[in-house]
Amino acid sequence: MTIQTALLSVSDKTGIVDFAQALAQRGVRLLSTGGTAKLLAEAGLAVTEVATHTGSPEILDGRVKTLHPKIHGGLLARRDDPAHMNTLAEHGIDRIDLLVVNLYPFRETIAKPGCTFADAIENIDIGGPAMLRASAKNHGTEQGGVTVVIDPADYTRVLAAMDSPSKGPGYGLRLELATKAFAHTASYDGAVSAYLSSLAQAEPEQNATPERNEWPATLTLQIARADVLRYGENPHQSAAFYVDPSCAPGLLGKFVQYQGKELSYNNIADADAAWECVRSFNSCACVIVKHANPCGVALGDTPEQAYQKAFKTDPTSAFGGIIAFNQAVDENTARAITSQQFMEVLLAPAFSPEALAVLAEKKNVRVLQVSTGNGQNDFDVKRVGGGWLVQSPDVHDITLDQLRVVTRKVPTEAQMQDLLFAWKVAKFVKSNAIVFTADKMTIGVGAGQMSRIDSARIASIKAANAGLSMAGTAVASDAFFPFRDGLDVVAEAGASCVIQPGGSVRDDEVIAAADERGIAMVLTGVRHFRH
Ligand code: 93A
Repeated sequence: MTIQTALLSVSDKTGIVDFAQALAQRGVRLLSTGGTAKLLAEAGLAVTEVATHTGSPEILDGRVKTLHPKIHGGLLARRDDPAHMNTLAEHGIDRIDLLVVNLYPFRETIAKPGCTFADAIENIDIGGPAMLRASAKNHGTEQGGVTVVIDPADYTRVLAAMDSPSKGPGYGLRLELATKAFAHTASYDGAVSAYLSSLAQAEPEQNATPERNEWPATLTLQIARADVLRYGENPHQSAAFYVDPSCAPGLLGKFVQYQGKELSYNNIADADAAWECVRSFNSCACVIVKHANPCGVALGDTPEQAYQKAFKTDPTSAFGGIIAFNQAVDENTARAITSQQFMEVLLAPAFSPEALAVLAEKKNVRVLQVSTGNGQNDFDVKRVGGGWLVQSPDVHDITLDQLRVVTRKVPTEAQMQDLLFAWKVAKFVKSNAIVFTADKMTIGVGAGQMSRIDSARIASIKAANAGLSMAGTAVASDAFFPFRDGLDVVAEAGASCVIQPGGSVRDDEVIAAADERGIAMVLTGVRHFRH
């Protein structure tokens, strides 16, 4: 199908003059918007401004340029439908056969330092996507339809099709370009939505789990800056770190590195695990992570005290770990850490100048400052062969009034607090997770085992290795005990109370075992698998 009229309206003007020239040489009439029309006219091309064509001037500072029936009618009328063609004639509307549009540079604008809210809003293109979608919808049939181009790289393909025996883009090319246009508008709107949600995320709605049908049919990942890393999880793998440009306050994405070696893939993954865990506590906390699992978590009156307690859980594993605080690191804390252990990364929301001076003596240690805030990722993504698994993040937080005591023994108030602490930690431990705690400190962490009973055994072995008493401990299990055997292991180790989701067909057997052993048990009704 031949192209008689083309509408050109582009923000990225790369190659547009040459393309317009080539179209004009092939007898195409050119319509164009303000800036694009000016450029083409300056190059000596005959071009009709859209405002002249429609008889409606651009208004509202350019917000309304092309939103007009003479444009959208010309794009949307079915070419093989006589009624549609009659309607065009009746209203004096010309067909537009080729649309060349690329949109206001929204992503580039918000990535600029100092971009204001008003800048961002004015760079949300409305008329451009409307025309792209209209043209892509009407890419037509074998008999004809609209050709839509968003990418300067496709200009030569359109010209080649015009020079071919078919004298214009065939159905295959029109379909391909329409698909590309819809992908482009979807991705564009994704960027706008991510930006707006980053503004709203200052006050996240807790536990807002998307409903099943809220997931879009296609998903756009907003990934902008890539820091190429030395290698991936292993030296034979290559890797990069992509940062979400709309990263909400409180997430790892916008850290500042004060000192130390370049961050590795594993450093970033472990730093994220440590940071997510530590920032979930309201009072002063320290978390030490190894291979994505907490090997020590504690609350304290000071960061130093929290660190000393966390370190005691498992000094062997803490060696070479990632250490995170949710409060400013002071000189005492920095000295306590550097005199006691080697670490890969230290993260906190702030460091005193004295602490930084102490840390500077260990020049290889990577010291990261992370912003505070309640921001959450809008979703978690996991790559699987041939696809991605996407879910809402596990932001569920339990409160005292949601716990259900199911045993004869009722936990004391202090035990309840310990259980809540254990439960919070268990959420950040890979499944199956069993976490022994006492006095707001982890005593034994059993992580990542294929059977819950093995996680329980490992947690008690680790506590014994660290010389920690397990008598009277509060224990969390990230999912229900399928049999009483797991509970027997934690009871024999010395647990006095247990928190777990419940929901097993053998809950009665497990609760009876707790009663038999004089243990208090509370159910959360929620589980926290983590893989
Ligand atoms: O402000 S808009 O959303 N309103 C419109 O009606 C409209 N029509 C085209 N933006 C609109 N455009 C966009 O203008 C195009 O998508 C393109 O990015 C830009 C080209 O403007 P100019 O030709 O004036 O440089």
